[in-house]
Amino acid sequence: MRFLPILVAVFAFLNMAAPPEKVTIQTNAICEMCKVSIEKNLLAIEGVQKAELDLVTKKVKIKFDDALVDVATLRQAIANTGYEADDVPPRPKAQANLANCCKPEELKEKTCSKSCAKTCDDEEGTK
Ligand SMILES: [Cu+2]
Repeated sequence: MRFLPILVAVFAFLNMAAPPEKVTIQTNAICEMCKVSIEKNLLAIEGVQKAELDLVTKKVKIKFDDALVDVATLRQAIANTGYEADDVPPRPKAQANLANCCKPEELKEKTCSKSCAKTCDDEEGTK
C-alpha cells in the first residue's frame, strides 16, 4: 500500500510533537504508605504515565500527556489524597482519614493506632 509510509511518517511526527510533559510537585508525604497512595491515585488518572515520589525530598515527579490532564488536576488529586501539593492545601476530610503516622505532627493522635503500618513505624523511628 502506497500510503503506508506517509501514514507512518505522519504518526511519527505527531508523536514527536507531543512528548510527555513533566512536572515536579512538592508534597508533605511521610512514609512508604503515603508514597504508595499518592502514586496510586495519580496513576489512576487518565493521561498520567509515570508518578514517582521521593520520600527524602517529598517531591513527586510526574510524566503526563497534557492533552488528557493538566497540572492543576494532578495537584488536586494529591490534595484529595490528603497531602499538600505545592500551594494546594490537603483536603481536610482526606487528611483526617490518613493513618495516624501519615498525618502532620500537629494532627497526630497521641498514641499510635493499630492501623499504623510497620513501614511507618520504621520510618518514624529513624527520625
Ligand atoms: Cu505515611
